[in-house]
Amino acid sequence: MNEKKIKRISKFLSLILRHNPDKINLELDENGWANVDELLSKSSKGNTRFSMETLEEVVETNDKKRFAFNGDKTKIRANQGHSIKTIDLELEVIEPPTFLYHGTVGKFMQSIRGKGLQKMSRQHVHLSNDLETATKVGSRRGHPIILSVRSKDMYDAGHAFYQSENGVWLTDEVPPEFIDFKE
Ligand code: HQG
Repeated sequence: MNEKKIKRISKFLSLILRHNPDKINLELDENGWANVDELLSKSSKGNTRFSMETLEEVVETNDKKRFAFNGDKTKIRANQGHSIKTIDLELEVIEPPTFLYHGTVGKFMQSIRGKGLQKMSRQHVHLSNDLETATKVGSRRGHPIILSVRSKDMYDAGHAFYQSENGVWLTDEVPPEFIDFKE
């Protein structure tokens, strides 16, 4: 399948499965799952037609493993990144490594120094365990600034951490005292 088409469908799925299922009148259950047959038929009515085979290819080849099927592939959901507040991904609390990283840009720094990292429009603050990923995330918005978060100290102080299916670290907020601001 043509790479451009795969990318277009992946963007469409991110929109529908994380933010706006209403756009094609799709229903997500409380854990974020959509019925695959319904997704295929409603997408095609909404002008984005693709087959089950293509959907499988999108899920398998996605660079960040953004989507997952259930066991018998009758349901699909996004692994993380939702803005719909009521979706519960049933993530388990786990102990994070000593440091996690967050890539951002200069224009947010004043606010981050004051309030720490906030989830903004998403359900969680997103953190990565490697600098390369954090650099990529920050670069989406301009010249990246990488913040080191003392995640193990946060965890010891009672903050919950979760890891999504695709390895992204999630937490509710990072207070500024746990961020190493490199001057
Ligand atoms: C910033 C993509 C002001 C924060 C990526 C970020 C990631 C603040 C922006 C995933 C702030 C929110 C998540 C504060 C945080 N004041 N700005 N107090 N606290 N910010 O997109 O982490 O392709 O919601 O630094 O690759 O950039 O969608 O979060 O710049 O994995 O799968 O507010 O999204 O993955 O932006 O990215 P986002 P993010 P996908």
